Amino acid sequence: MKFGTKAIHAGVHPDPSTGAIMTPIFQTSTYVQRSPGDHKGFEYSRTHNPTRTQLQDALAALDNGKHGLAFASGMAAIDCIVKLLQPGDEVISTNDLYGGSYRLFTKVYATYGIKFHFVPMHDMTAVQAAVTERTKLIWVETPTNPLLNVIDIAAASAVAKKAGALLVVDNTFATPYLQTPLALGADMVMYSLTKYMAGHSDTVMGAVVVNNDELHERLSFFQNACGGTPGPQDCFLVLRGLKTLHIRMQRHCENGRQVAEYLKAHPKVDKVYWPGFPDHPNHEIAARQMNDFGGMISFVLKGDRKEDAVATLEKFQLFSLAESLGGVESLSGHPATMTHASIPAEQRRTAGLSDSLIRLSVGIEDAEDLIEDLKQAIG
Ligand code: P1T
Repeated sequence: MKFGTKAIHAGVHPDPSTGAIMTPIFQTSTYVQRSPGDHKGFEYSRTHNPTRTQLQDALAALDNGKHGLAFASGMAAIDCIVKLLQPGDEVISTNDLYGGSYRLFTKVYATYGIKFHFVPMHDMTAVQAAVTERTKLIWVETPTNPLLNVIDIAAASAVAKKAGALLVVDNTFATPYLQTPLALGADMVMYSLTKYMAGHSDTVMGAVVVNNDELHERLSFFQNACGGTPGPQDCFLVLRGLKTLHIRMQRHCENGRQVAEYLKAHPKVDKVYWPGFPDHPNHEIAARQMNDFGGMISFVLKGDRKEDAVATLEKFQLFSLAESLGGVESLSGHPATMTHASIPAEQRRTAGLSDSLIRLSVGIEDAEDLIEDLKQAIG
């Protein structure tokens, strides 16, 4: 089955009791048993819920994976993955990543004795150099948030396999429409479903997709034991969003290209970060491992002054200033004070994240209107 057909049909089936074509919202915490242990596969909704089951199956199908697991947020999904580790284990992560992931790693799990190395992962020799006999997990986010670096998943998989470590890819920016990391050697694909997957800025959720049965068993044990599971209404919203993922992503990519090209030609813009440009440092990898280049773009104005960035952000009319990304509507953000404020300034600078960087999530409005908004805001 091709992607668009899977987005609409995979994992879901008409409700057997009524014929309802859309997955019902099973708003129930518990299920009646005929006799202790004699039930229909559902006992308690933290453990299993039919709406969540259909979503998990749909997610697995889109990534050509075997098992999907849904969580109450992207952070809960990451938290579940890190619980696979033991004190003394080491993780190699990219140094340019979502601030919340960095915060969970350094402020929570580092205190439990897990050691994190943050390296510029677009340079695979830096990843190899950080490997020790205690490396258990390699954490890739690609394209990265917010600098749109692209990391070679197949090369990272080779390093992970040699090290005997698991490879995770945070696929939030790309979605399975643009890349399927399991096919490139990743062990786990992780999502903030809040973004493109749900697509309408109306719910917060996360997911993990895996092929390996044992890994699935361990993760679903934590999913149930720790309880970071989503409610059925949120699962329904993500299922509904997934049905248009392919056409939304197509338009995000088309609009992304037009916005990136407009910014690149603008006399007041110094740097535009978008992997679709042939002169992007990782363009060749992006062209190889992605089907298109996405709708996330970051840029810096000439002069590199934070106050100019703030003034531009205040002037946007269509690119609403807000956290998050991947919804149908365009958003703008200031990573240094918003999504990445939890990364110390010194470390942001080392990763190349300027205090004057503006991040855009290009929505699916008409591109002409988006460009008009950029024109009036940048001047
Ligand atoms: O917000 P939540 O659903 O918990 O997902 C966390 C997360 C994980 N990974 C990536 C790459 C992300 O971008 C996020 C969340 N990011 C934002 C809220 C943001 O504006 O960048």
